[in-house]
Amino acid sequence: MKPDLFQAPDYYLLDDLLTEEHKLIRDAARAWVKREVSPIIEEYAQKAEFPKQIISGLAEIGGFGPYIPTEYGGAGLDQISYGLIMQEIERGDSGVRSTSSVQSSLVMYPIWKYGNEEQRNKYLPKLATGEMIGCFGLTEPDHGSNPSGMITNFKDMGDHYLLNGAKMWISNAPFADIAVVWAKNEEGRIHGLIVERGMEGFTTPETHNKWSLRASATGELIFDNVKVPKENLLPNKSGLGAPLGCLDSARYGIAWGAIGAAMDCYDTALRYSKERIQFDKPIGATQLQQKKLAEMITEITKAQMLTWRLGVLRNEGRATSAQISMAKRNNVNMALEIARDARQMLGGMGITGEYSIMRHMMNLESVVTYEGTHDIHLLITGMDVTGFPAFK
Ligand code: TGC
Ligand code: FAD
Repeated sequence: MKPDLFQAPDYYLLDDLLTEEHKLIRDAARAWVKREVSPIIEEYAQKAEFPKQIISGLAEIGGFGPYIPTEYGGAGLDQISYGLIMQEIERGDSGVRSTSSVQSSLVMYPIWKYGNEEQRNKYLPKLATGEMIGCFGLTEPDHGSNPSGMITNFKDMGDHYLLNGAKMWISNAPFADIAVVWAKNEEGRIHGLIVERGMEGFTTPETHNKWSLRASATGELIFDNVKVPKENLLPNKSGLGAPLGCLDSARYGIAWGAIGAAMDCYDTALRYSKERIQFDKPIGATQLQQKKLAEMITEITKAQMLTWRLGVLRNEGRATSAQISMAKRNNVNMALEIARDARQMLGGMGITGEYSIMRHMMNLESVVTYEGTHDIHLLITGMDVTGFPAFK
């Protein structure tokens, strides 16, 4: 792969909206990605393997629980810092950002928000350092966009719960130490349970042959009469709103992350357009390629503004789930379209692993589907503005 020459576009001088602390955090994450992710990520994506050696570095830049209070090992940062870290990590690779998102927003967040003090103290510090890796089991083979129909269930056996069912498409599942699993009790109410690797009847087969997110491990969670200790139930919230509340936090991070992938594609295409000579002039001097670049930087700038504002609203506790949906949907689609155009701008070179674009493009095909598909987020916006849910 070519050396990482990334220069972040900031067309509207949005750095002026960041504090010195934001910039320090962002720049540290950016430098780490250049040093530790860019040189190795293509090789790991090609061999479809998550680079486990970067886990401790991810923890050091605040990639695990950036906004979780420091008393539990988190970095205690605000929502803009969290977003900037996600942006920089996904600039390197969406699969690495996935690992960070799942650990932070889908494992640490529910334990922090819905768990008790013993659960927080037992799991959060180890998750923050990466000593322990977690995954989040909501999706099932027959229930993706409609998780309320889930059939994974648990029964109260007196001194423990008995868990049965299966989850599919679970990031980090093949090597996770714990899984936050969403399952129905005998009354059909959804609860979160912490399932630990090694519990009898719990297996995590890996999903192979993905063309997307190849540097992130995906798998199933199978529960065959798993005895889960009663103290592993998250006591402080139940119902579908509990897992969906975690998704709000993860989707917000993805909205920032997608900007990172888009910036990397734009920056690569811009540089290439100045160097690649055809018909005796740089391709960047042609109107057609300038149109692509001009539209890319316009869309990146709009997404940066939208997402910064969303971060301010999150910091003030005023962001709605529907606002988060809009940003996730807009930014991921924006990044995917930029990746496709950037790929074309590099001609044949665009399909090779010499450049990051094709990897970003394929990764974004998952990002546009997971954490709520492009269509589901549109329906969430539609419901928000009309008051009519059109899902069913
Ligand atoms: P609905 O009746 O609308 O809502 C049920 C309850 O949930 C509440 N709620 C939310 N709470 C917090 N945050 C949100 N975003 C919420 N959205 C809804 C709602 O108020 C209600 O509460 P209550 O107290 O009244 O019961 O539920 P529905 O069944 O009609 O579904 C609505 C729909 C379609 C929007 C929802 O099911 C949905 O978002 N579906 C998409 C599923 C999804 O996003 N799955 C993601 C799985 S995890 C993943 O992909 C990780 S990728 C990992 C990585 O980053 O690598
Ligand atoms: P479906 O729900 O079957 O949707 C198929 C198509 O139908 C989509 O285009 C959808 O938009 C459309 N559709 C569905 N309902 C409607 C409707 N009412 N109106 C109009 N169109 C509709 N899940 C987890 O729980 N944990 C994870 O860690 C996780 N990681 C993932 C990693 C990867 C790489 C991938 C690909 C997925 C991951 N997921 C995870 C699952 C992900 O959240 C689901 O794939 C996603 O929610 C969509 O579900 P589905 O694939 O079953 O598609």
